Amino acid sequence: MAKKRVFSGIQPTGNIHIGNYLGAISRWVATQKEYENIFCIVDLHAITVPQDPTELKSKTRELLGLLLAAGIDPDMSTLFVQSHVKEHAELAWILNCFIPMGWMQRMTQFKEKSQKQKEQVSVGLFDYPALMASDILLYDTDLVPVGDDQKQHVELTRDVAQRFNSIYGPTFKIPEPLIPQVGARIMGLDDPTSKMSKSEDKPSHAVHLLDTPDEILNKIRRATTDSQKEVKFDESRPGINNLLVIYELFSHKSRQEIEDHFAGKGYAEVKNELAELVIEGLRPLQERYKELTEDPNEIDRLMEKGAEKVKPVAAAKVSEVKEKVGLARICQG
Ligand code: ATP
Ligand code: LTN
Repeated sequence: MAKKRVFSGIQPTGNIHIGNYLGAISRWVATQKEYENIFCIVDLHAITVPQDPTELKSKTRELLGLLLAAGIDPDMSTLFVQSHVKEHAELAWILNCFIPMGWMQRMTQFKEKSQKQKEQVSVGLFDYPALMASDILLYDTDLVPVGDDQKQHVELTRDVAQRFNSIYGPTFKIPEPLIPQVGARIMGLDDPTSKMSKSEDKPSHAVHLLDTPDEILNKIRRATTDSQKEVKFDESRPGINNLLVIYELFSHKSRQEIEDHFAGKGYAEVKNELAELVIEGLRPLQERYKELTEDPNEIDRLMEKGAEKVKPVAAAKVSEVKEKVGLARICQG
């Protein structure tokens, strides 16, 4: 039986944190053999908010290096940069014309992000889900592994695909979101009631994948908890719960084992042990990253190879869509 096709994306902005790692990247790596994977560095999504051009370029290369260092194998999975395949923008425009305004106005991520930016908000940020739908639908994707925050965007993708198919006949495969049961939403260390986010730049908000052991220890020690003592998984105590979820994911132990291990111990011990676990958990990735980035040309070669692999698939889908909606082709000869 043919393997199911997976597509997922990650923005080359800010510093990649353990929320991205536990909620997305480590899972992409874990299921690499099971599926046919396409992973995309979504730089066109990144420019929906202001970016420094030099920084965006270097973050794109850094992210590719981090994904490889985390264990994405370019022989098993396709890894490419969104703007290198022009069909992403092209299909997004066409899909725009099939998405009612009302669907877009319901998107909670836009509501949250636009509140932070006020009058500087771009049309691109509003239209972000159409570009995401294009990413997914170009490749006849079966499954879209994402964190909890992206579920609504995958639902919109399904809706627009169904709408298009009902007008023009079967064209797009209807994708399913793949949302992890644990770790879909790692919370900020400084504020465990809001999700850990790349665009939050407070120093103690997140552990980043390239943080030094000292930085990791300090950030985790400073994490916000409550004034209670008992170490238990309990969603009504978001601070300690978040730390225990991170512990669970890095240690691969059961919740019972973890609670038994910390019985009679306090939050300080949880923090110290967790910091040690995260430092050791990230060490191999950090070492591989250092080796990989010794030759910057290698990253460029892999970027090009990935784009060349997916271009024919994307081009075939866009040409089918153009034909169906009646965009005339120039007939040669
Ligand atoms: P921002 O908050 O700036 O929008 P982000 O941290 O959400 O950025 P993305 O590039 O949008 O990062 O997301 C990459 C992947 O990481 C997505 O699959 C997303 O669902 C997942 N992800 C992001 N934040 C978390 C989190 N706090 N916990 C678990 N998964 C997360
Ligand atoms: N919007 C996603 C990133 C993203 C994506 C995608 C994820 C862009 N295109 C396609 C899955 C499939 C985010 O912010 N995490």
